[in-house]
Amino acid sequence: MNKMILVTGATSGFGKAIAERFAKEGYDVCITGRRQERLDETKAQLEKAYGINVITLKFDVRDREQVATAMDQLKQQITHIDILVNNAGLASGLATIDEGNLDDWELMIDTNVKGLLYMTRQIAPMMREQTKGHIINIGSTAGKLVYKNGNVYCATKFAVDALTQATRIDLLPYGIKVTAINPGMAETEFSLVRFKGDEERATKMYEGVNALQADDIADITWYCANQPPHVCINDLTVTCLTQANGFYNIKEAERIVK
Ligand code: NDP
Ligand code: 8X3
Repeated sequence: MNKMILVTGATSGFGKAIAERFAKEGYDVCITGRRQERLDETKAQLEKAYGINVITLKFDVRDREQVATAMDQLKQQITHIDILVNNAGLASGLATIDEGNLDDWELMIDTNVKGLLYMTRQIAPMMREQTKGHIINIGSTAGKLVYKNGNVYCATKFAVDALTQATRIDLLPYGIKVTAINPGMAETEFSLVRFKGDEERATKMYEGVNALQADDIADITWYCANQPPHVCINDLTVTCLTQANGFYNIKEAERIVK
């Protein structure tokens, strides 16, 4: 029987790359997101390339009823779940606290915090029954250090950090691993979403930087999931070479090279 991984937000970026990485290694995968066409495309591609089984579930992680219905559907189709990657998330806007847009704030809090909680609440009992499993939360360097105008996005990722620690404590007796992976700046659709479709502004973010790519995070996720049974990576922060943390970064051209 193949192992099974569930990845939220697998229609682009990290989630899509993680799904592909695990499919390549023989896992069956369940991929989720709101864009059905993308889920269908990825299912067809992965099943053809790797001969594994892909389940697609279209739902919005902000909607607890949709999450519950989708997870009920999933539980009818699988016998076990080895890994949950809570990846679905976003930033929306960049503004000071006195000028921030309330809709942006609610969108980020509902997706990054409540969505992650709804998913964990559904899957943790199944892992508890199995006395086995691994929950991997995608945090951020934004959850380690606050940066200017990042206020609410940073707060949601600090919350992911706190919830990762809490989940590890609560599930400790059941042999369930809980890991946070905290990437720095990475070239995905993240900035396009943050800047509400402004491609020029999004592209500028990554100019001259040699940013992390989605495949880097997929490799790191694979590494975290493939430690010996007694080893649990609690927290892993990763940036590209030109970024020191969520605040300090330089351009590739500023790097001193001999
Ligand atoms: P992308 O925009 O490329 O991917 C985001 C994914 O999340 C998409 O698949 C999207 O699917 C899904 N998603 C967003 N909102 C919802 C929702 N309400 N319900 C269901 N799915 C949703 O960005 P990344 O791959 O970069 O982001 C993935 C995670 O990584 C996020 O949590 C982000 O905060 C975090 N991160 C990103 C960094 C970066 O610089 N790129 C750095 C550090 C952390 P769909 O639109 O189809 O619903
Ligand atoms: C995404 C990275 O630096 O835009 O979490 O906050 S950053």
